[in-house]
Amino acid sequence: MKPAEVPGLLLDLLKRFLRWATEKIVIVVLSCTSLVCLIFPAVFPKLALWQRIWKDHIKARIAAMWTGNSPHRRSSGLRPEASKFHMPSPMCLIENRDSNLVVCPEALQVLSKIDQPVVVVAIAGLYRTGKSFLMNKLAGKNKGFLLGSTVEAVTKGIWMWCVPYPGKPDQTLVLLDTEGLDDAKKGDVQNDSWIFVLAVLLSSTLVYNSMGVIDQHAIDQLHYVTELTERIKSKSSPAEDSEALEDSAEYVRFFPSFVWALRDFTLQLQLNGQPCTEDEYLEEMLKLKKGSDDPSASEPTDNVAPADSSANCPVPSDTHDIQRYNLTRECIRLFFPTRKCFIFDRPTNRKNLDRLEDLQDSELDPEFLEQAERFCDHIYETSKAKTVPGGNIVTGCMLAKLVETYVDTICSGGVPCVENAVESLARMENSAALNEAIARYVELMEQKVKLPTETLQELLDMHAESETEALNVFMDRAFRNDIGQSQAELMKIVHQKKEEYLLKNELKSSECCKSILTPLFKELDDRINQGIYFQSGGYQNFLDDLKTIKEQYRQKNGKGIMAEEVLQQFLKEREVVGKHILQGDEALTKAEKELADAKAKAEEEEQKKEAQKQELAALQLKLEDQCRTFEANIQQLKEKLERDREQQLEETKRMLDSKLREQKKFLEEGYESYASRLQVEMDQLTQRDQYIGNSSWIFKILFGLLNAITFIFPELLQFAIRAIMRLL
Ligand SMILES: Nc1nc2c(ncn2[C@@H]2O[C@H](COP(=O)(O)OP(=O)(O)OP(=O)(O)O)[C@@H](O)[C@H]2O)c(=O)[nH]1
Ligand SMILES: [Mg+2]
Repeated sequence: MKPAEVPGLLLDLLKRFLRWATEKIVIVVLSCTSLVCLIFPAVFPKLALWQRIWKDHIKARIAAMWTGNSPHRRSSGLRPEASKFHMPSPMCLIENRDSNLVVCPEALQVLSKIDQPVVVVAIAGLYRTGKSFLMNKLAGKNKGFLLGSTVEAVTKGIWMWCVPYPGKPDQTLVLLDTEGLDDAKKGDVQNDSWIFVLAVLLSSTLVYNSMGVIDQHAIDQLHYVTELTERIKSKSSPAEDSEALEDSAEYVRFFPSFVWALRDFTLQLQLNGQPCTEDEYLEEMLKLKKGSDDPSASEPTDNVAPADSSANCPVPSDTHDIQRYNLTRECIRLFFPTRKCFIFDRPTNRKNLDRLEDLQDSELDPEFLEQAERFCDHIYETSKAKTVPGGNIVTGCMLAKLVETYVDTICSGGVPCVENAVESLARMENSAALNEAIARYVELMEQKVKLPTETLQELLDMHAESETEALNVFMDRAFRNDIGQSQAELMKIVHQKKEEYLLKNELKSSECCKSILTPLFKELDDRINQGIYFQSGGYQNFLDDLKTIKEQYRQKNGKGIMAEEVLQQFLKEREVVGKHILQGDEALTKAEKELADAKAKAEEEEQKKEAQKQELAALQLKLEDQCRTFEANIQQLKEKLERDREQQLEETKRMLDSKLREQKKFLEEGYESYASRLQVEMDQLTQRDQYIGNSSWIFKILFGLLNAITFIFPELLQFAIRAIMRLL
């Protein structure tokens, strides 16, 4: 370091220290205020409210302080950090050509390269309401998604921007900016509906963006949620049995969490004359109205809109109006049990709005900046990786497949079906898992195996280790749908590869043995050719030389598993000449010759027996290895299915919890019919929980695998029967 650089370095260190110290002081102050508010909520109502609004924010800050894992903050200049993936600007994912949706292959290619789990945040809402601007904030940029400053709608179709996930390097944040809804110039409600459906189906967090307060008009504009039941199918063929869950009751399994962003919000947040949080405001606005729908209920007592907005939600009088009033609210509440609301001031004065992209943060309204930061932090900290029913986490590559499947279905006039989409994802992933596992097996074997191995067991051990690792790779990626078939295929291919290694090992070993034996026998052969052994006492010399050759050969390393067999071949080739030498040896009597001949034959017999024994031992080892493979495959699948079962039970528990929460709210508001409807759904979910909990479906999949295995390896039938008996 040059001396001139020292002051700059010190200044930088000082700045860093000040930033760190300020952050810690703010956290401590926030924590103390929270504590005071918790202890004395009645004494400090305003503070308590403030604390409620900031609750998540404070919690995240405190957690970050103790873990030392500071979450992303714009102020600290920490932007989405470098990762292996970089997309400098957004690109069109789904084009909207004359109201026809067309997937952009370039965008699919970009997605297919992302093998990380993706967190997908989509924004939807009326056209020209600042959606793209807010998405740019989420990307940590001023420019990106196009804004435009006229009344003309700008974003067409669905645009995508994949950016590194702040603070989570093992995930990618996919931002989806959608075409504004209800553009009068476009006037195609159908097409708008599909855009909204795609935003719901593809995202793990859905931001609904609107201007001003949540009044009846704003709720009416969200009528798209009421059409979801006609536009999204959970199952390919809804079960007819009366016990089965209604299709839409399943939505909570795969629907995103819902965030309502209220832009240019200028009013005071108050309920019943008391300050309220944004979330309380949202919940208040989502309350239903009394009507013939629920005669048992009494008129809700606290039906109060925020101070200035009560006039915006007039109580409807006739039944039809009430049903209409309730329907959108009911759908939002039932389909999106995880809800959040954020209000935003206008980002800058009117004059500056049309050059918003070019303004620095310092030129934006500080209140807006604070609100935007709180919004972004919430999204970064709470958004989850996209999952599909069954709990499988979606990677970029899988998201590309989902986009393709859903858009294809819509374009062919069908209704997107989540179960079908998961089936095609499963097919794609199981085949990819198979290829990945095989590649891993080969890679490991190439690393480990040095041919020839000293023993067969050594090679089988390396195979077993590589196979276990390959099986792990397969299990990590594969879906349980039709897993048995892909797994049996994996077993078959790995078995073939193992056989290839065994053969290569034999060939290599033979080659090595021959290269040792050839020079050793050359001397003996030369002597035979020179007739040195064809004289009195020659046979004994011949035997002595053979003995020396054998000893020298046995002392050599690296011969491999064919050592004895190749030696026997060499000896056999000299057997006839040995007999000639014996017969021509005049030093031996007839009886001695007969004895020597008998001894040679006995040795030969002994060798044969030994060779057979070794062959049997090798066969036994191979069979044992196949059994181990068989057991390992069954065991690994069983463990995966048990893990899956846990995941499914958790998923059902989350569904039950969310329905229970909503049921409680309905009961508190006095809507018993809604509460009983939810109770029916919960009872059905509990029944499903019991089905998932018992092991019959796991056995069914395991039997499928056993069946496939015995088809490929009939010799393992007896082990399959034994395994079935054990499973029973
Ligand atoms: N009043 C106001 N204007 C905003 C806000 N955010 C952005 N704008 C301005 O509104 C105009 C539209 O912004 P966009 O972000 O493109 O809005 P959009 O909803 O994506 O528009 P479409 O893609 O056409 O549907 C631009 O001139 C922005 O400068 C906001 O919070 N309040
Ligand atoms: Mg836009």
